[in-house]
Amino acid sequence: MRIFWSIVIWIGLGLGASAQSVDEKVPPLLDTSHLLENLPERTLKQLQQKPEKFLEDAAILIMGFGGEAGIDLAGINASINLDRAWVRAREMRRLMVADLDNDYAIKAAEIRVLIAAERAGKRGLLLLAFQAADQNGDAVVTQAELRHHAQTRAMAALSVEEAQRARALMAFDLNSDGRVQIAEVARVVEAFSPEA
Ligand SMILES: [Ca+2]
Ligand SMILES: [Ca+2]
Repeated sequence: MRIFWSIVIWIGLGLGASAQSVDEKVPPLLDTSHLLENLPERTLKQLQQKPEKFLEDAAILIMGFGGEAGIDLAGINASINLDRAWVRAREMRRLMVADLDNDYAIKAAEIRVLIAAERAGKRGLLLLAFQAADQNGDAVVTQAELRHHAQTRAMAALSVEEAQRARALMAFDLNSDGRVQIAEVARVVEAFSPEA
């Protein structure tokens, strides 16, 4: 399998190099063994099955948390942390709007008021969220419980495995300058695409 892809990439690059000009900063040949060792299986699949989508997602990440000079590991980590923080804030807000007396704890009587005021379609999920957050089952969600609950939801939304896959983008750093540019991702995507 590994040898097969090495051959595909080398052939693909041979064709690609003659077909179009490439960023001069990107070396003419890929270190395929390094690349294959560092790419999670699912990343390889995405590359092969939806190359355009893969490049789009990478471009969004690179320009959002890096820039034209590329994204580094710190930038990828910032993206992961921001995504998780966003989910945490959303999950905290969902229950905090029931904190009617502003004591940073949500009591059963408070959540009942919010549930009654919510649209019918939201009530069930709100009750489930309250019950999930109330770790010790005393019908009060404390700040510590809320933080724990929000973090659990954030880690479910962007798992450790997904974060590792995002960090694996660093394997696309073809010129080893510590940054991944869109041009580098495009080169790899091109090498892996069936038409290459
Ligand atoms: Ca309260
Ligand atoms: Ca509790």
